[in-house]
Amino acid sequence: MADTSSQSVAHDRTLDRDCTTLSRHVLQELQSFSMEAQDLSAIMNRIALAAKLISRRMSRAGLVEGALGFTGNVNVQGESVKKMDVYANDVFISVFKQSGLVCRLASEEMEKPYYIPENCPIGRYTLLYDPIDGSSNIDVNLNLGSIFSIRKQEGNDIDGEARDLLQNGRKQIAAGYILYGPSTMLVYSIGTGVHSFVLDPSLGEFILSSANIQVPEHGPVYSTNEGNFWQWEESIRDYIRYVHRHEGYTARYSGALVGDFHRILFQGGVFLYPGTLRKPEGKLRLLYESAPLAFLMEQAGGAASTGDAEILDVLPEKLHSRAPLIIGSKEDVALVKSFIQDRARESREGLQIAR
Ligand code: AHM
Ligand code: MG
Repeated sequence: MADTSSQSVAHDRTLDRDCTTLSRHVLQELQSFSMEAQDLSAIMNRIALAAKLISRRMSRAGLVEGALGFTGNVNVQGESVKKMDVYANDVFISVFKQSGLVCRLASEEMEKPYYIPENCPIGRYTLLYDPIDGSSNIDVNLNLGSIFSIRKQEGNDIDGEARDLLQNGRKQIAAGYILYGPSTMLVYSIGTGVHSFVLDPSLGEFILSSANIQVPEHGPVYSTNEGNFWQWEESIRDYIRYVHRHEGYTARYSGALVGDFHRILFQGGVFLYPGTLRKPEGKLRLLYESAPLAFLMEQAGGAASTGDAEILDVLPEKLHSRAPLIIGSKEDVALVKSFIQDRARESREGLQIAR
């Protein structure tokens, strides 16, 4: 006779898992049905909708007219804009219209924050986002991402300059990313650990796949664009020489920060985008790339630094400020920092440290 009790336990587990959707998870994490918990749950639900829309377009991009290639415009960062960048940027705006949740959105693709006036009287949240991270991967069908961060509006923002956003990363109340890979995943934190969800296309829902993710203390991966070696400061070159000369390291670099970060979050290691000769502040933008990922990494027990300061302590001077980024397992970030500190000490004291 069939063992119906063990069958029903397995059945319950599957059902339980399938029912842990993103919006339910937010409420569970906050252990409350307060207004703020309901708002955050609704915001995450809208972000999930944006993720589904972007993922749907990407999955057929090679077949759809006008999905791939450049628009011919250059954005505020001086980078050529791709059609998918514009599409994804607009999707995030659209999903928040008439939501009463988000008053302002600020993104890599827009010089100034975008206001949704009908939301502003009640929606006191701001969404900061990079609609498509790793744009160079679009036309070759490789992994891409979106990054988001949520902050509360402080003050009245009377002149529409959103100056209250120029505060450090500890002001974030939630952050996360979407990874468009073999499956579409959403990883988020509201300050209660880091949790990942997989989009189940048959349900059209993000279902919890890993709760309370912890990054290993140390990992084998170092992830950086070594083509910039000639442009780096000597301390970063010292670190790279070190990993070249020691067993147990492996290089992985996809050209999309979200993908590289995701690997390190699960397997350990370090991602670096240091300052270069051409870009002394590095390439990555603080408010909607580095700070949200630093928020996640700290929640997962890892670290994020510019080399001199913790990313979450850095004050952006403007909306699109950049900062060098060293992020990942605690031990690996500390190792990179030790090379930076050694060189700083050397130049302070006029020393020559033997390497
Ligand atoms: P993007 O948001 O315009 O795509 O730029 C960010 C991307 C990151 O995903 C990635 O780590 C980095 O830029 C790659 O830059 P590079 O080509 O200089 O290595
Ligand atoms: Mg980006």
